Amino acid sequence: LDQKGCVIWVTGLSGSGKSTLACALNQMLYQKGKLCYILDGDNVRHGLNRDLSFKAEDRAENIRRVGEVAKLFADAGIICIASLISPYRTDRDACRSLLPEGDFVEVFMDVPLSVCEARDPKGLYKLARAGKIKGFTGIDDPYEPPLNCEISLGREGGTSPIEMAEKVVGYLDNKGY
Ligand code: GGZ
Repeated sequence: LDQKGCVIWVTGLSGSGKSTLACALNQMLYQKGKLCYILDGDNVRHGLNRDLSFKAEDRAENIRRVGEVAKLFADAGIICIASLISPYRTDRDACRSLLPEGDFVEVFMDVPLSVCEARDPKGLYKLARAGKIKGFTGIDDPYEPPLNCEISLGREGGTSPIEMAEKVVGYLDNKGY
């Protein structure tokens, strides 16, 4: 296997396009002959992390476990795309610190809450506004945007998932991954 493993950590609000980017990126890297694997918060919470809620310490544990698994993939030479809200900076930084310098690429889906809420693909914001989901990120639970992420996406309006994935692939190319 002629590739170097790494972790692409995609953070952002619900509805910011994390899973869509992860999917586009996975396809694009696959077409370049790269071995990748997606760890998506929503999926992992049905299996490995099904014992965890959305309170702060459970979110921290969710991120910690995914960070450790992502590190295993990277060690195996695989490009691991982890897409989770991961709202707390300290939790994300702890995952970063598991990996050698450069092997953790933090991608911020910088999409305003108003845009995520207007999309509301699963109707969760509506439920949160109605008080039917408590502690929903962005509504009545915090989100701490990255201060020093490697890549920030979404502020330039009208950028498609493919174009966003191209940006990430360009970054990886440039860094020799
Ligand atoms: C945020 C929630 C919540 C609460 C359920 N807050 O957009 P989705 O629906 O499909 O993905 C979200 C997913 C978040 O899981 P993560 O593992 O990424 O979160 S974290 O990193 O904070 O642990 C959302 C849904 O679960 N969801 N309740 N209260 N998102």
